[in-house]
Amino acid sequence: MPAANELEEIYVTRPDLPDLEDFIPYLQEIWDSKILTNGGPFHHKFEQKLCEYLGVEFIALFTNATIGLVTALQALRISGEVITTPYSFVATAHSLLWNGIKPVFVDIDPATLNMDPARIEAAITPQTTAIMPVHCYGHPCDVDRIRAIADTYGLKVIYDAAHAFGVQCHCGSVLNHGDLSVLSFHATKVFTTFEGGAVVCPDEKTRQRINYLKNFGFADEVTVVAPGINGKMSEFNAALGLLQLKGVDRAFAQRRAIDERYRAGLAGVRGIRCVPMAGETLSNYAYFPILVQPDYPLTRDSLYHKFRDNGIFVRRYFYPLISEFPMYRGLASASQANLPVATKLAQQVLCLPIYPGLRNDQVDRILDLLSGNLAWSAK
Ligand code: T4K
Repeated sequence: MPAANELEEIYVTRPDLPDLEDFIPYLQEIWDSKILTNGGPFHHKFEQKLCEYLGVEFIALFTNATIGLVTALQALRISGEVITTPYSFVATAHSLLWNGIKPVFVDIDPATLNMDPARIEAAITPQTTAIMPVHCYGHPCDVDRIRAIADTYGLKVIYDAAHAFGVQCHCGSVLNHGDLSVLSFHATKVFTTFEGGAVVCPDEKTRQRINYLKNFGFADEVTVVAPGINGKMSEFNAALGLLQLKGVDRAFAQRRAIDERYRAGLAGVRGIRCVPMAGETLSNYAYFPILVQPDYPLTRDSLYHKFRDNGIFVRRYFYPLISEFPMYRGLASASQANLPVATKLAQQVLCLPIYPGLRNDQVDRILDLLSGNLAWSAK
């Protein structure tokens, strides 16, 4: 048996990049024009093509999703309390704190791991102004129920759609739900521009306001309408995004094949549960989370360490829960008693590697280790 350091390392994800020579002409254009940022030609073209690809009408590009979330909340003048999920990347709740908003955590649905709509109403107070759900792992939230609650109570809905690039549900792009949706194009996402993000808007007026906010609040050369931030996407990232759009369907197909191989291979493995789809008509296969049940021979954490010792860098997205970090754990809604499902599932989850370029033999090695057909090598 080879030592772990002799084994090929496998990461939870790897960015899907175009051939470098295909990007050179784009770079040449930037070098020739000397337009590097502030809404140049690539920025404009990428926004247009992205709208067409995603099936949305209005998009504002951003430097990353976190600044996109912070700005989305500013644009809608959200304040007071916002209902959100503890089961996400920490940026979701951080965007609230950066706006002086109090996050109110509600528990998740054990089937989808998304915010449980049945828990939302009980968390609404006179201070509540919005709901910020996350399409976790790219699986759509129950958008119709969330809309109905928001309409009844006069709340805004801002979706953290960092995982939901390209996902379609019963009525087209999932990004058309809510008042705003925020995408991430980070290196670890299904569609990457190195760093990057976007806010999907319902109309041109809102997009315009968001564009002011992401450019220090400038409406024209001498008019500043808000204390905006610098959230603009550069021409480099926009040019890369434009090129990346050409490969995205191929990337989804490759991810889908891996997803199917995992699901088939894990079907008979006792103690491992796969997270099912959540009603999407088109998935992006962004993550492959499994839940390690008590009847599996190893605990989730020993499995995590065994994988790492064998050169396979699985991740525990999303553990710890956001509500357990020091800046949140003092909140009444952060108590484990309020979040029993999220608390339990965060202890069980493990995200397996999935990305275009992950080979069948690598997937099979992971499956063999999980099912006990291959012995773990000791470190
Ligand atoms: N909302 C949600 C729900 C999110 O998941 C995120 C981000 C955001 C908001 C905020 O979006 P951005 O502001 O980032 O646009 C990663 C990412 O940094 C983060 O973007 C992402 N969510 C989160 C789920 O995961 P880490 O700390 O786990 O990443 P890291 O650096 O450990 O990378 C994981 C693996 O990916 C590495 O082992 C190898 C591979 N990798 C990573 C990078 C950065 C590469 O192969 N190349 C790379 O350049 O946070």
